[in-house]
Amino acid sequence: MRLTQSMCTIAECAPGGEGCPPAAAAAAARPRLVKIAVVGGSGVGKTALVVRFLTRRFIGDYERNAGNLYSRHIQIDGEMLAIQVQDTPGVQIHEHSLHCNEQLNRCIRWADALVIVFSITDYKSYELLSHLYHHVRQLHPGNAVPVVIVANKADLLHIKEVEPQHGLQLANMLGCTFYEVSVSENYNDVFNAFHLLCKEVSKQQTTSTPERRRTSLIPRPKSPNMQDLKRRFKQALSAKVRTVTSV
Ligand SMILES: Nc1nc2c(ncn2[C@@H]2O[C@H](COP(=O)(O)OP(=O)(O)O)[C@@H](O)[C@H]2O)c(=O)[nH]1
Ligand SMILES: [Mg+2]
Repeated sequence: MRLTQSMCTIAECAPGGEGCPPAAAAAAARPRLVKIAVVGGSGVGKTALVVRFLTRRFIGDYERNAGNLYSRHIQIDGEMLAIQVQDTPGVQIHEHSLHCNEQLNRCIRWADALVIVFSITDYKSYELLSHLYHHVRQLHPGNAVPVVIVANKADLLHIKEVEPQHGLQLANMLGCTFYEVSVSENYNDVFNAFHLLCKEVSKQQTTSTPERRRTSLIPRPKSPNMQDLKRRFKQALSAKVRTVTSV
């Protein structure tokens, strides 16, 4: 499958793989897991966004309503993270209310963070935003799950149906960070959106689970290392010899 092939060429280094310095490989032994779901209307570029983030590539033609789960190890701010990204089928509004099937609801509950995508060329996808946002909040009650809003297809300004600043205003109202991107033309903005979510989730994980934080701060006992034992034994021996000769 074309997509799978291009996923193998991802620029980020795999844990312990070639190109990873030994220290980074060691730090990657048990990378923190960050689960991100990408939701939005149909045809807004969700799959393109996920593929762009993971492979840096824009292919242009994607399987419809795939709903695949992708995972990669990516180094962000010096920390190796295991990122899982769940692509989802497009949602629609039926009789003024959002229609989400149970599978999508499961994805939303599963996620540590969400990307809500709309296309500036599709007003209906913009209308979905606040419905989706409130739906996400309902499925994560009492939990400030980080959400970013992404306005895609910024390269198609000549056929826009939504002013990008309207997206920004709505995002501000909802308290979300807003990114205007063109998945087809720019990788950095796409990366920045995911990067922010990873940082937010990382922050939440370290502040919300003191038990986990405590255990991660306590160094794990190292397994006996023969070289080290030999060195310490020699040191102890020579110290003894010194003590004896100085008497
Ligand atoms: N011009 C342009 N086309 C895009 C962009 N992002 C996605 N597309 C196209 O929009 C169509 C739908 O994208 P897709 O990722 O399948 O949308 P999904 O249904 O939300 O997953 C595809 O033909 C993509 O090539 C973009 O930034 N600019
Ligand atoms: Mg898709």
